[in-house]
This record gives sequence, structure tokens and C-alpha cells, in this order.
Amino acid sequence: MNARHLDRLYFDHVADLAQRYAVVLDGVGWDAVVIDSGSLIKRSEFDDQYWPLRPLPHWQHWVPLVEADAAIVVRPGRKPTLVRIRAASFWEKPSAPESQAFLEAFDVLSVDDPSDAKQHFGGGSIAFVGELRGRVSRWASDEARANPAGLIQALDALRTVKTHYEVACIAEANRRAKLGHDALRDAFHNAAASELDLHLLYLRATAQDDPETPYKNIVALGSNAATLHHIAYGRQARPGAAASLLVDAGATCRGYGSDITRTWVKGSGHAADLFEGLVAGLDAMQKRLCARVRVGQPYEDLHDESHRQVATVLRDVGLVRGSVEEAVTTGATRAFYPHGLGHSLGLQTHDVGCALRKPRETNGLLRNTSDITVGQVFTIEPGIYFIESLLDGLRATPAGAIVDWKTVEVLAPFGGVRIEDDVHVVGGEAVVRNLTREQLPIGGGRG
Ligand SMILES: [Mn+2]
Repeated sequence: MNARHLDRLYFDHVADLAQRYAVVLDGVGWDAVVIDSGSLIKRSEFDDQYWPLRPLPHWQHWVPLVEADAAIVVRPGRKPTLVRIRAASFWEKPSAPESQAFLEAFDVLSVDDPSDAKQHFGGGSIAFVGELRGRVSRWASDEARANPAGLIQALDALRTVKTHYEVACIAEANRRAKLGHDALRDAFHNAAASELDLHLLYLRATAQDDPETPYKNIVALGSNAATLHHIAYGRQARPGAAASLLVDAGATCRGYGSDITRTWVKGSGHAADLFEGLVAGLDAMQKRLCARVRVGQPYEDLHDESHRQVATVLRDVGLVRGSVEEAVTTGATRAFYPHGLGHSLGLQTHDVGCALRKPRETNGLLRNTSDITVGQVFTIEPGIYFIESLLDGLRATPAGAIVDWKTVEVLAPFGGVRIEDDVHVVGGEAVVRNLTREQLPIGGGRG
């Protein structure tokens, strides 16, 4: 995807966004909205160091610019205004955006102080969207106008349906992440590398600094894969006897992220072969789940189906005995697969607007409870893990009797497997476009 093509799509995106904002503002009774870009946050009250800026998603929905203390004024019928504070700091300056094309979509107003901008906001009722420390009170004369719930909810809903531009950014973020996943698969197969080595290699291969990744890379060797968000990278090349690697890492493009997990295995012998069978089983079922997505279907139904499919994989490798139904209803699958099938993806890794309903109690950790709609982008990421505390709990219940604990013992040193793709719901016969598999066809195994 070349930059100029993305720029063209961007102008359509902004025009579309302006229209949808006009409908929202009219619906909730505001004449205009001022959206803050975000401010630098101190690492602690007692420190003079700041975390790298992560702009507000509402801001990034409009503009792919990482700049603190700026604002956008959206007033239907007028070109949106980009308010920038003239740089007073000689210590730091914001990083350059990938493209400057966005400047044409705005009237740009440079001021020395936020108070100089207010006269340009116009009259009527103006809502403010931003974080409630410092800056919002500087843009807003009345804090009661900050983040009105009805407006925030309506703006969240806009973000569940992606424009062509947004999908193109997420697709490009998948292409960039592929470079990292390919590099880590090869490094893992070719030599002994530590988790820290692999994490640094991923950053290099994707040309990202650590704070620029959409979320902290998860890089887990062997039994560390049983920690779902393993980010405490080990410095040893061989932390255990088993040789498996789980990588859950993405990349960004103009504020939009990808979220991809792959699981690799190497070595010979019965245990490695058995784990490879588990990875292959999960990879195949993940693809089946992608093929089962239907427009109008509750995502939670797909999550329920994933438990039946996990039960089948567990049975096929000899981890559980008995029927699929028994493995699901007794809670056995929940001990091996405790998280949700997936979540909405976009400006935030766990994007907003798709978890408005509560899931059923047994699906407590599910982050997508929406009815599947054309235009959504979400992940499909089943997993099977050997998490000691959960398996100990299972062992203590009657359901423990259907588990082959000897096989658990053989596979536990591999930690677990997760395979995660990002899919765009396109409708029609294809139903989904798999943004990840078009880059990385294989989910894992010996590769
Ligand atoms: Mn994910």
C-alpha cells in the first residue's frame, strides 16, 4: 500500500467522518465538539520523566499525528480546525507523521496559548472530549461539558464500522507485523535466542521503537507461554527443555494497529511431535472459525463454537476423554482456554463499541458481544494453555477425571498455543477478508 493511495483514502475518510459527526452532534444536542490530542503524563508524581505520548483515539480518528496539547474543532457545515500550540519547548519535538497530507483536510490555527484559540471555537453549545487532567480545563470554560456520556457512546459506535482508509491502515499494519513474525520464526528455528533478543529483533524487523508498537510485544519461550501476557522477557536462550515460541505482536500504521499471534515448535521426539499436533489442530480450527463468521450472528455464538472446537482438539491429541459436550459443560475447556475468542480492533488494540452487552457469566472475559456487522474488524484468537493454577483447580473437580494428566505433564513445558488473525467483515459470499492470513498463511507449527 503506497502512501499516496492511503492519503487519497484518508480524504474520503475525513469527509465520511464529518458527515457522521454531524448526525451524532445533532442527535445528542451539541453544536460543536473540541477534541483534545492528549498530554504528556509523568511517570510518577515524584519524577520529572514522562511516558511517551499516546494520543487520544478520538483525536487519531481524525488525524494521524502524535502531538501533545493540540485540539480539533468539529462544527458541522464548517471545515474542521486543527489547533496547534507553537512549540515553546527546546527540549523535545514531536515525531514527524508518515504523511503531511492531513493538513489539507483542516483549517490550521497556530496559537501561543490555548486561551488564544477559544475565540475561534464559535458560539452555541460546545462539548469537549479529552482527559480530565490539565488540558481539558484549559480548552473548556466549563468542565461539565467535558466527555458527555451520550456523545462518547455515539462516537464509540462510529468506530465499530471501519472506513476503507481504516481497513487499509490495519492491512498495512498487518504487512509490517509480518516482517517481525517472519524474522522471529526464522531466528527461533536457526539459533538459540533469548526472549529479549527476539523482542529486540521484532522491533528492528518492523522498524518500530518499543512505545510505537500497538501493545507491548508478548514473546514467550517454552512454559512462559502459559502466562497469557508474558512481557517480562527472559535473557536466557534456553529457559527450559521444551522448544516452543509464542509471539503475540503487532505494528501500527497512522495510529491503527494489527494484533497477531503465532506459535512455533522445534526439536524432535515424542513431546515435540505431540505439541506440533496440538498447534496444527488449533491452527485448523482457527481457520474453520474464520470461515464460520456470518453477518448478523452474535460474536458470542462464535465464541461458544470455539469451546466445542477446542474440546475436539483436546480430544484429538489425547488431553481429554469423553464427549465434546462433556468437556465444555464441565468447564474443562475453560481451564485450558480461559480467555475470549477475540475483540474489536482499530485505533485501540481492544477497540471500543463492541462490548456493550455483558457476556453470559461463563464467558466473563469475552471482549466482543456485538452482532457481527459489515465493516467491523475483529480478532479471532483461540488458544490452549497449560496454566498451573487453572489446571490444579480443574483436577480438584469431578471434571478432572476426563483429563489425561500424563499428557498434560508431557506438554506443559511448551506453555501453550495461541493463533490470532485480524479479520474484516466484508459481507457477500466471502463474508470476511483475513488481513493476517493474506500476509502470514501459516498459524504455527514447525514452520
Ligand atoms: Mn488480541
